[in-house]
Amino acid sequence: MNHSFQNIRLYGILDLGYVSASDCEKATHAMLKGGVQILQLRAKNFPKESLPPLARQIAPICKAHNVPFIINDYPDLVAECEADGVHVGQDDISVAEARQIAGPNKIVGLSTHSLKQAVAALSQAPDYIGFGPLFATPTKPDYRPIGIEDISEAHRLVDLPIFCIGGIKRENLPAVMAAGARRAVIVSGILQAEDPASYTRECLALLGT
Ligand code: TZP
Ligand code: MG
Repeated sequence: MNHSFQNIRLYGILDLGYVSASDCEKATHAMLKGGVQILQLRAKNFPKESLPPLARQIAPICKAHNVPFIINDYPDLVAECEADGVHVGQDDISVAEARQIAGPNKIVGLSTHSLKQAVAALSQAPDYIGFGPLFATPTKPDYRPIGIEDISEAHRLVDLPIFCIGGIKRENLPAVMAAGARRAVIVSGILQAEDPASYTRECLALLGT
């Protein structure tokens, strides 16, 4: 599957810190029903071998919606997870290595945590970058929030799809957009919503799709 990021603005993450493994399928259906356009499975503090069985429940649902399915951290599990790609961090292996391990035509995303890292990402040529955390967030507690001031400069300097991330909720999404964001990752906002599908739909509307 060859994915263009042109129309992908809302990125959802199934984070096992917020949703139990047994609720993942249900959460996936709700997020996709609401219109999440790319979905990642993130299972920090879970054993690596627990990922593939879970991922293989999620992958066909994403495929049916033509939504790319990304796994966090493990390029070597992409095939076994039936995933479309992998997301790596600054402290993980390089984008080039991840690409080589994940295989041809797979998506490789990279986290960046400053304007400098976003600019430096260009030379690694990921398919997209995450940019944040913008705001303090319990989902990524050990990171200093970078605020919204550099968002527009990042878009001016970095010709890659940029997904702003970190503490973004429906309520502050308009301010994040006004600061220059075009794409967003929303994790706890969606997963802790009373009605995740409606919440997702509302965020998507704010993102202008
Ligand atoms: N990377 C930077 S912030 C973050 C990640 C994975 C967590 C975002 O989660 P939330 O709940 O939307 O703040
Ligand atoms: Mg990582």
